[in-house]
Amino acid sequence: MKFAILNSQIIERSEARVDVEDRGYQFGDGVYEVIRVYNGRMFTANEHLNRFVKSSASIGITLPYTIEQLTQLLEELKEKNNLQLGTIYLQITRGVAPRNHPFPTEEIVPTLVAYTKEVGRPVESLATGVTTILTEDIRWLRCDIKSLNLLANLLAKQKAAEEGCFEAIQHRGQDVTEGSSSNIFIVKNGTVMTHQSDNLILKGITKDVILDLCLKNNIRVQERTFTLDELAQADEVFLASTTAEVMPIIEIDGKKAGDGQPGPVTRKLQELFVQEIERQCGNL
Ligand code: DCS
Repeated sequence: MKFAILNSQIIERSEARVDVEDRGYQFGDGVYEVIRVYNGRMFTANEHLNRFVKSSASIGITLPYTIEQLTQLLEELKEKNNLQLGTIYLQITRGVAPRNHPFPTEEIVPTLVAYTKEVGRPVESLATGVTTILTEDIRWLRCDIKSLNLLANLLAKQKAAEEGCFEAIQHRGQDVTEGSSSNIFIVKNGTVMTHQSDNLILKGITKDVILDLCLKNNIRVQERTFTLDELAQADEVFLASTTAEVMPIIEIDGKKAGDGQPGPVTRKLQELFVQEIERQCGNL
């Protein structure tokens, strides 16, 4: 039997029901997180929960839980579901109210939902790399909020899927922003580059771990916007996310990315990333 969190209760997952007038269901009025679990332990849990609080605050949802309470609830859920290798999905919406665009004036309780999923590491893709397409970034201007409104991301990802590709690399005009569900990195002459964490991208937790690993290991790194030309001229390209980790990109729109194989800096970062997982969660 699997369990889920609904508000502050852990209940049978099949019993977890949300009202049709939940604002998350009707407006996407909420935010979420995806947290990785390795060896039964959460990876970068604090970073995810801090971002969760920040995303919530940025849309005016005050979390009725402290980070400690959330951690405790998620730990309990993970134990009850005996999750060893997988993800925890966590979301909060503004709550249930008669459908009307403005925020309800009466006090409503935000709806908190969490559940777990068993997900293996994408070991094969991590070894061989993945293919991608390019697509115009048609999202709003607050991509730093991990909002439930993922329609533009879904359209981009669907386009990639229809081409048999793993990810869609989004760009605003000439500037590369991020993937539909990942951050994008290039390597040129040994320097790692990725879009600065501003309103146009999600400040990825995996991205921040990678930046930190670069600094600690004397790998040159620049957080700055790079262009489609720089992407095409890059020595190496990779993407990063909670579920995809440090994923080599070997093809973009049917053309080779770099020399069409996972590059040495990408490989090094994969190695360092695994060491970081093992430091936090034990040997893989
Ligand atoms: N950019 C976007 C648009 C994302 O949706 C994600 C993660 C990232 C970047 C990478 O962020 P993290 O490193 O913090 O994961 N998307 C999550 C998702 O929806 N599924 O898995 C990860």
